[in-house]
Amino acid sequence: MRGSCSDEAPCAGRVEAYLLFGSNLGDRRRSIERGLSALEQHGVEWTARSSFYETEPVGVEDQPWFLNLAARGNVSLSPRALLALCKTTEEAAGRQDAIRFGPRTLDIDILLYGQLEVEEPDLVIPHARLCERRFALVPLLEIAPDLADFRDGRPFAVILRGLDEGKKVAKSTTREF
Ligand code: PH2
Ligand code: MG
Ligand code: MG
Repeated sequence: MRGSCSDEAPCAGRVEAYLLFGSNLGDRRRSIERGLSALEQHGVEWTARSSFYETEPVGVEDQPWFLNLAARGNVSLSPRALLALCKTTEEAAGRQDAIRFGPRTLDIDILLYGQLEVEEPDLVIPHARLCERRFALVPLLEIAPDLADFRDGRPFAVILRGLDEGKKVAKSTTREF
């Protein structure tokens, strides 16, 4: 799907979307799990989820490491309605973000929404920094190893290999209680 379809009206049919979950405050794993459940309760049908990854902070470096996870779901919400759901879910997790790129209990970003391109002040899809961030590309590629950027056909695996952003991203092996 191409073109402008980011308003409140649902798009026709279901669309495959990829989302990135992140947390670096509190019980990170629990916040992400709760976020996944909240979206599911609002009709997102998850079809894949990556492992949890421990990721070195990007942007603001003096903050705790993040836990990140990518998920694929079928959605019947418009991009704007999906964004609103992400925001209310972040708020329910106690998010108060004063600092851009700073610490947060829960961040839910829309990476891809079918083949739709949106460029609005508060919503850019595909995510504006997807192709620059190892913490997004590595989990994404775990669930979609052959996925390519529909805009130019470049496989995300190739984009990742070409990145010189050297921030650490490692599969999480520990459980948090
Ligand atoms: N999110 C940010 C800023 N920096 N760094 C990592 N490793 N993971 C994130 O999810 C992240 C970040 C802003 O949303
Ligand atoms: Mg983010
Ligand atoms: Mg965000």
